[in-house]
Formats: sequence, C-alpha cells, structure tokens
Amino acid sequence: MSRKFPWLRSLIVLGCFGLVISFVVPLLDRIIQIYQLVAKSSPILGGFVVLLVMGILAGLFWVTWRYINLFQAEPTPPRPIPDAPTDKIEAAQDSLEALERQVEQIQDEVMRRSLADQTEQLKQNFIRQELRVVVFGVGSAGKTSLVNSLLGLSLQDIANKGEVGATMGTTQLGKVYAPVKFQNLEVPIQFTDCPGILEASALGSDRERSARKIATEADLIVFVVDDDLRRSEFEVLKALTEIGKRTILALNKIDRLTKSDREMIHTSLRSRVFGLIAPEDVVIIAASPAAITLDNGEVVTPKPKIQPLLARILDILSYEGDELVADNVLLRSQRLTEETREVLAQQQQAEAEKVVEKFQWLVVGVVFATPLPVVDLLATAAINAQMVVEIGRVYGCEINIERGKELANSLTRTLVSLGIVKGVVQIVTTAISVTVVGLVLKATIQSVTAAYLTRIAGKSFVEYFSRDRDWGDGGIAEVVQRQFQLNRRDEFLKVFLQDAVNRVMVLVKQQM
Ligand SMILES: Nc1nc2c(ncn2[C@@H]2O[C@H](COP(=O)(O)OP(=O)(O)OP(=O)(O)O)[C@@H](O)[C@H]2O)c(=O)[nH]1
Ligand SMILES: [Mg+2]
Repeated sequence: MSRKFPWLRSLIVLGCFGLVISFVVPLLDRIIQIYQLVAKSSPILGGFVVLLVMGILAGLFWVTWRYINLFQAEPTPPRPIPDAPTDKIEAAQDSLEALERQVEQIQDEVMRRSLADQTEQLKQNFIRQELRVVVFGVGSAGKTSLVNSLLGLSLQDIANKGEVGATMGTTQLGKVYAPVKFQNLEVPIQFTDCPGILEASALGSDRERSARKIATEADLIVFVVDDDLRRSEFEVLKALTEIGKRTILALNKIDRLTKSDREMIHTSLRSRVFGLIAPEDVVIIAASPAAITLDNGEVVTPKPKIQPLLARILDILSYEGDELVADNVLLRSQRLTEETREVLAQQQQAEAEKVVEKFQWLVVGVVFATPLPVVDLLATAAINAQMVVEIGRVYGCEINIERGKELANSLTRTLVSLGIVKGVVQIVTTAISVTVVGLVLKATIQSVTAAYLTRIAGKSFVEYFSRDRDWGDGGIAEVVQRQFQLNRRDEFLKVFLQDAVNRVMVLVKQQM
C-alpha cells in the first residue's frame, strides 16, 4: 500500500511524531516541577531524583521495546519469483538456433538432412495451434475409455472413437485424435491415446517403447491408474516428471470402490507422488462406469465422472499452455542436440583419423629416405608437430607449429620413458625379419617403427583434442599406454605391418 500511496506513509510518520511530542512535553514539564520541588530543600537531591526518574523511564522504554520485538514475526524470506514464461520460450528458441548451427556442420548429406528436418519440425512446434495431451498408463487402466469420454465433452461431434476392451493391449499404437475445442479454452486440444505400458510380452514392450516416445512429445500427460500405484508405475511416473513433463495423475474406475476405499487410495496416491505432482493434480474419475441393476431390475449405465480431470486439464492448459509448449520444444531440442553432437564427434573422429593415417604413411617415406636413430625419430621429425596442428584444427582448435612441437616432444618423451619405443622396435623387428631380408632390413624396420609410433602419437592426440585439450585424470602416460595397447592387437597389427612393408617395398623398387 505504501508503494501505491507514498504520501500516506509520510502522513503516518508525522502523526506518530506529533503523538510522541504531546507525551514528551508534559513529561519534561513534570520532571522540571519535581526538580524544583526537591531542589528547594536540597539541589543535589533534586538532581538525583531527576536522574532516577529519567533512569526509570529509560528502563521502561527498553523493556517495552524488547517486549514488542519478542512478538514480532520472523522476517519471511523473499519468495522466489517464478521464471517468466518468456524465459522458457527464449531458452527454447536459443537452443533451436544453436542446434541449427550444429546441424549445418554435419558433412554426411543424409544425416544432415534428417537432423535438419527434425529441427524444422521442432520449429513448427512453436507455431502449432493445438496443445497435446497424452493419456498414459498401464494396460486396461481405462485410457481409451477416458479419451472417449473427454472427446464426448468437447464442442465437436466425434465419430471415430477409440476401441475399448477388457483384455490388455487393446490399443496397439498411439492413436492421435483430431484437435477438439472445449468451452473456456481458446486453443484446441489434441488427445493421444497411448498403448499400455509395463506389459510383459515382447509385443507389449515394443508398444511400451512407442508409448514412452509419445509421452516425451506431450505438453501435458494424464497418467491413468486403476488402483494404488505399483512400484513399476511409480518409476515411470517419476521418470516423466523428472524430465519436466507436467503430469496429472488420475485414479480411474472409482465406481468399483466404496467411498472409504476411494478416499484411502486417493490420499495414499497424493502422499506417494508428493514432490512430483501437486495434490490438486491427483484426481479421481470414472471414465466408463460399469452398468448397475436398480432395485426394480432396470439396468442403467451411469454417466462418466471426469469433470474434475477435465477442469484440471483446462486450467493448466489455459495458464501454462505457452510455457508447456516451450518446455516440450526445449526438451526435444536438447535431445536432438545430443544426437547431433554425437554425429559431429564421430565425424571429427573420422577426419582426425584420416590426418593420422596421412602422417603415418608420410613418415614412412621421410624416414626411408633419411634413416635416423630410432629414439630420435619422433623428436626430430617436424612432421609430428604438423600432425598435431592439423588434428587440433579438426577439433576447431588453432595452435601454432611451435606449440605443436612442444606437444609432440612431450609425447615423444613419454613414449621413450614408458619403454614403448623399445617395445615397438621389438614388435616390428620380430614381425618383419621373416619377410624382409638383406640390406633394406634396417631401413625398413626404422620406417615401419616410425609409422607405428606416429600412429600411437596421433591417436593419443586425437583423444587429447576430442576431450577439449585434456589428457584426463591419468595424464598423458595413461592415454599413450592405452593407445599402445589398442594398436598392438593382433588383427590390427598384421594388416598395419603388411601395409607398411608394402609401402617400403614400393620405395625400394623406386630406388633401384
Ligand atoms: N468399472 C469401470 N470400468 C472401466 C472404467 N473405465 C474403463 N473401464 C473398463 O476397463 C476396461 C479397459 O478399458 P480400456 O479403455 O480399453 O483400457 P485401456 O487402458 O485403453 O487399455 P489398453 O489399450 O489395452 O492398454 C474396459 O472393460 C472398460 O470398460 C470405469 O471408470 N469403471
Ligand atoms: Mg486402450
């Protein structure tokens, strides 16, 4: 109020001030009178009495002040201001833009087009007219009956309703209905009836997968149960709410329960989902009550009782509709971003491996032309520094040749200190002494060893750059060691050595 009427506050302060003055002035007057009275007989005693009176007044004032403070309520912490819906919409838009930029970097035409199409579909989600409500739950909980009853309450006349059945698995695939309008909600609602989840058969588990996929595309989920939540149902419900899906829990078939059972299960459901779903979002319904026989023998089918659920759906959609759509787009865009990132990582890996291969074979030629002592091979070959620069470039990291040299040198030192250089010389010597003989043996061993070491170095650098220039917890030694082990596996080694020797032989022939 004081914010709306700042002058009112000044007025109140002024009033209080006047009140205090009107008390204080007569009080001072009284004290002076007491002083004059006592001072007539003894001025010192007068001073003492005045001090005493003032002390008592100060004490009274202090006690009153403490007393008031004692009853004052703890200051309430400021309530967190909920995010404005626009934040979510902006976040979803930003995420989509970032996704588009990532998709553009994909080189594989088919993959790029597929991801671009999915991104475009997501963009369309922002301008879609309808809100998506997905009805989810275990087999035979009454999902199709519920959708049918909800459609029956819409403003449209629905001819094509869903098939209802007593056996589980009546609804095989998610059935998407044409959007329908309801009173008091401008936007039409598109209902999707899901196949039952948690069915045992293989067919059932296929259906379950498709049900879960449909659920992630929902703006709002209605989770139908016909009894207290089973553990498995609870896990699914928890997973859905944890990914941020707005969910209503509906206990169906309440016509089968007595009033006290109904209340007991309702209370139990509310407490079990506490923290995941708000109590007002746990509703009880009868989507398709069983027929009853009246005393006069007449059989009647009671009307469905789904009003509390419909009211909740309409309420949530009218207040949170835009936000829910943004949430939905954001979630799916994040998933697509992860997928795209994986494709990009694979693409980079393939490109980086091509660089390693190029250099490992380049080294064969260089070393064959100018044989060097093996231990100095890598350190002296500027080739490795160039390889580091090129691998870095694949991962979007521009480093200069000097830095490339530093990195190559530290890797060489690691190769030597771990005994990998010696190990490789041994492996190569043992393997090729059988096939290569004569004068070219030494040069061949050196060239092939250099190629092999370049490969291990290159693969180690691929790991380093793919992890955003980080050797990981085990440091450079662990990475190098791992690459050495990976590259000495029999099936790879045979092919590599054969390929390397063939290349040397081509060079030998050229020399002759
Ligand atoms: N008593 C009673 N029975 C109901 C109610 N709602 C549905 N049923 C019955 O429950 C059975 C299953 O209903 P459906 O609507 O096919 O259930 P569903 O969840 O779609 O089943 P699936 O598609 O197989 O997963 C049918 O026999 C319905 O008549 C209800 O409110 N009360
Ligand atoms: Mg069904």
